[in-house]
Amino acid sequence: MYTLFMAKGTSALAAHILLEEIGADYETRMLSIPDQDHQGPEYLAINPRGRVPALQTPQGVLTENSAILAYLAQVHPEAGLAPADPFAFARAQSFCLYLAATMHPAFAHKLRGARFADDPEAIEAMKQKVPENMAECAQLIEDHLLKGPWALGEEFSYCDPYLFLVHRWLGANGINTADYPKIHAHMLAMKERPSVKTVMAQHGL
Ligand SMILES: N[C@@H](CCC(=O)N[C@@H](CS)C(=O)NCC(=O)O)C(=O)O
Repeated sequence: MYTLFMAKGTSALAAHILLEEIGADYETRMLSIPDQDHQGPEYLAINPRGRVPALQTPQGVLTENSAILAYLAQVHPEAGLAPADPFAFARAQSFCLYLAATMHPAFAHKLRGARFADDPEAIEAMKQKVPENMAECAQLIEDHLLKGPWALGEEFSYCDPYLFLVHRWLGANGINTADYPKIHAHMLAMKERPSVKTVMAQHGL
């Protein structure tokens, strides 16, 4: 049994979708970021970083989307969502870590600029730059990372729920996914999956 700590519409959606895809035995705890649940002592005891997602597993707590997704896929090999070959797995990790370490922080400059600078003008300047940076990341994904129709090619994998977040990050910055045909087709295909329909309904999205 897993417990996923998440907040509505956040990057925790990826782990939530993957749990559904696997058919795992899990429960969720919905935190409210506006109410600062993620900064309260109860949650900080689970994830001292005060971020979602966090996954309580039988072996302990895991944080960081990339780690959670890879763990779930590897612990449930019957779902066939992680490449067994080390090089192919490293490629999959490369995909997820680009989203985690480059694109997500670039997106965070929109609402979390105060974490990167104190000067209000600098914060505003970073905010203004977010759509340009998101478009640049999307182009790289379109041209080099997304094999199509799924992230790694013909087979759906643990990377796809993470890539689904990109559609939301682009939309939040007024970027039309239709400008990126492979990303757009991926979004449409994801929206047809029962796992995504179930999770989006639970998040009220
Ligand atoms: N590197 C972390 C980032 C997690 C993260 O920043 N999550 C956001 C939601 S998308 C969050 O918890 N935000 C609350 C905050 O920044 O205070 C991961 O990939 O899991």
